[in-house]
Amino acid sequence: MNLILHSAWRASAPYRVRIGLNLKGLDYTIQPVDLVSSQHQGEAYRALNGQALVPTLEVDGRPLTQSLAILEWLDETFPTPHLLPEDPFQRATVRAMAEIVACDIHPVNNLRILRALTALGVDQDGRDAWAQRWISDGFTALEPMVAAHGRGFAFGDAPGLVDCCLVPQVYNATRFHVDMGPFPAIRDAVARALEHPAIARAHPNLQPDAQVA
Ligand SMILES: N[C@@H](CCC(=O)N[C@@H](CS)C(=O)NCC(=O)O)C(=O)O
Repeated sequence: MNLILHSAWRASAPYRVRIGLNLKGLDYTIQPVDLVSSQHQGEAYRALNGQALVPTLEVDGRPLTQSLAILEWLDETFPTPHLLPEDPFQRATVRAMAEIVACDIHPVNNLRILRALTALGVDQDGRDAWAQRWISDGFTALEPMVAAHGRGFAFGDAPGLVDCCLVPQVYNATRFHVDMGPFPAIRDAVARALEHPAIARAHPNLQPDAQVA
């Protein structure tokens, strides 16, 4: 199977998918998309992803979009190691934790939102305060769930869907100088996850389009 991931090095939604692909031990090619120059809004990329958002995973030339849908497809297509547990109640709990990040935290801090705030006259400090508020709000809900369900990783004793979402979101939190003091369970789970070789390899700084000083 030929897998091409359209990705941007620091963007958290493609980072989720890189973690999932690496956990499954799959070979794939990274096709970088430059968000800074708005390459994602050009005609060529829109032909693949009508929303003009990364990631897109091309599977033998057929595009799949939306990181959570891609991760669930991966889990259904390559069942081991599992990203989601088998028990339906646990699966729903894992999805709830992942969706706090993917549906409630990330969408209000996305590049297009930050650009819209800039256009409204909000400066860097204001944009940071905005992101800090919504990331902290989501982490406040997630912290007791990780404390209750994590046993080394964010849910249980092996990496899975929650880690795919949480590791990139904590990377973002660091970029926005979020105080992680109130979130020790999240901090510990992510520190442990980052030691996992498959997760470590997905780090933004190791991507072909990384711009690290
Ligand atoms: N719900 C989508 C979100 C995708 C998304 O928003 N990606 C961001 C990067 S993390 C993006 O492409 N942003 C470009 C923009 O906001 O203009 C998913 O999970 O795939």
